[in-house]
Amino acid sequence: MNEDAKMNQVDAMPDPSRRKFLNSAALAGLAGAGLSVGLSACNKESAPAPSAAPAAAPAAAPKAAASDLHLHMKPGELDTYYGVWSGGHSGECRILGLPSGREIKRIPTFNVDCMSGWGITNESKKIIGTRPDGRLKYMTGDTHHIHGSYTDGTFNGKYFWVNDKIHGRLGRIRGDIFECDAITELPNIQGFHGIFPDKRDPVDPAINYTTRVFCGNEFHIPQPNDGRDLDDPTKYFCLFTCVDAETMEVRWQAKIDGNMDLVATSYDGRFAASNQYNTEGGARYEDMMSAEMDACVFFDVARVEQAIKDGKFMTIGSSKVPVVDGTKAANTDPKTALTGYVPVPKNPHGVNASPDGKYFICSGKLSPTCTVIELAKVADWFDGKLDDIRKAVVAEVEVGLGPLHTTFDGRGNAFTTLFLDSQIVKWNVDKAIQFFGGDKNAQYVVDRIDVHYQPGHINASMGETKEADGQFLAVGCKFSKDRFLPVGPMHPENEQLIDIRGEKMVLLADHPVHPEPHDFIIVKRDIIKTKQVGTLDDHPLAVKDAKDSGVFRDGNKVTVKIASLAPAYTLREFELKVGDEVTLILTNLDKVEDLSHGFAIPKYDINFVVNPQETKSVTFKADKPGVFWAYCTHFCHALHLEMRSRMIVRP
Ligand code: CUK
Ligand code: CUA
Ligand code: CA
Repeated sequence: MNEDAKMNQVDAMPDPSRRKFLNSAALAGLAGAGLSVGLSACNKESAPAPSAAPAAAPAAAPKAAASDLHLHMKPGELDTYYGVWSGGHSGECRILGLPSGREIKRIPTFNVDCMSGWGITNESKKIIGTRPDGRLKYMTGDTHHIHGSYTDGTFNGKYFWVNDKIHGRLGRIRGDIFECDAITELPNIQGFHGIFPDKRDPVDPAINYTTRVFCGNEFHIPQPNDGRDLDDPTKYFCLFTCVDAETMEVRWQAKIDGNMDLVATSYDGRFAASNQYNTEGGARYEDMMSAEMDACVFFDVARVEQAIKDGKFMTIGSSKVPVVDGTKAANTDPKTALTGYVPVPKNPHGVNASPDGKYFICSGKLSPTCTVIELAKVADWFDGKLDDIRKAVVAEVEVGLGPLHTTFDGRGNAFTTLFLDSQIVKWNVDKAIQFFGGDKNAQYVVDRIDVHYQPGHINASMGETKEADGQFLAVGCKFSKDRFLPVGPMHPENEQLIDIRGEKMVLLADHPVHPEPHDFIIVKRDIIKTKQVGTLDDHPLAVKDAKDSGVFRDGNKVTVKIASLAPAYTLREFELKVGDEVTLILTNLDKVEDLSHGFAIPKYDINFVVNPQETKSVTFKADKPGVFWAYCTHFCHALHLEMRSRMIVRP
């Protein structure tokens, strides 16, 4: 590290030599012994002395005023923000109340959940997708990134989208009921990673809300992946995908060079971008880290869509989705280019849009730098006014080891997680630009704080919007180690909350979370408008009147219609015959908020919940004779235990 850079270490950092770009040799070392070498190194050797991070040490915590953020809700008191969380390879999403950190709801999405009946009811199976035999197409999912729909540059609370990395699916959560209402499988994708909704229509600027969701694709595969070109990685490629926000249909895809990671969109609607690692196109581990520079690839969305209108696209395999050519070789003339590749060091991880709309920031991951890309200059390149797209980089400054993700306080400061250093660094974007521009007195690093341990995603309150309010941030720490009571080999993750109102960050709280969320957003509560009681008319199968209940037989096809009205089901018993194909429809006719009923059938492996004024159905084969007491699983009434129905299956 040079003297200038050292000036920007707020607290002296040990072993400054490690802050150079990690080269391939160093990486091979990390790889050879497992990344744990790097991890243990950051906890032991390079952990700053306690004095280096006074804000993190309780004994040395600054005066209480610095941390008087109202954190502990009194009984009955409501949080002021919704935290909308991914659940990682649990396949679900979650809602937290913030700043208390209390988990309020789990939203089954790509997983199966026997509390709600997600993956068990016909309605949820239809959303997840089934095989010809009626079984679920997929039982697993891996959610990483969750983002909300926008109006005028801020969240509107209508939808949230989340990716499934395993099977290449995009899920949508309705903001009024916090349930998944649609899942789309992207064609010809493996390792679907980053997503981001657009914020304004690129073609019709009057449409100042989200109409598209952009999806980055991490793993390159032979296209189509049907057994051809297995041994020729030069034929492998990735696709960037645009999904319609309302219909959830795939609008288009773009073939690109390299692998994609996270996605960001510009506030003016013109650009979507994805940070890239493995621009080398390596199919083997070592090959993916050989180049010093990767890229952030920009898409001029209106141009892509014009190219499709003009018929300049291909299709891949059995997919009908138009695919434009976004490779470098096909986009050499900026004035007609669909894509532009801004060089960024090295295997960057994360791209985040600053709330002023001016910059995208990429974190270096294997480079200790953050790269600031000025969008106006990217636009200049696409308009033929900038000769070299790399000149859109207005700052590239050292921040610490293993920078991954960045958030903002709306006051010009960025907060970047340092995975290897187990820290968050707060840095001023304007000062970084001045420093990079030659003003070596520009002190861009404002503060550092230790976190526990190895942070990935970070997000401040309203941090992904124009209304970033700089109150607090959450940081997803991948390792919790000693922060919670030990529970055997599987530790929870540690989501930490940090007060960012002052110059110095103050660590507020640790929260154990079920493994393993990646990303989350923090939304002011008045943006979210939920309804607590359903509408019968929204459910085509609804049993609208208790008198409509009964067993309706058509040969061996049997429909059982039941309603629940606390504390009883309308059918106290019903009869089936072995061999019947049964569809059981249950409507909850209760209108009282919070009065949900469950329905479990022993030995038939069925359990689901119906909320007030909702209808769910299940289909099963009556293959076991006997008496089966279907019962209410959800405590609803003093007579909850009595709330059951005798299902009789005659041989
Ligand atoms: S990735 Cu997980 S820490 Cu999938 Cu967003 Cu960076
Ligand atoms: Cu109905 Cu418990
Ligand atoms: Ca972990």
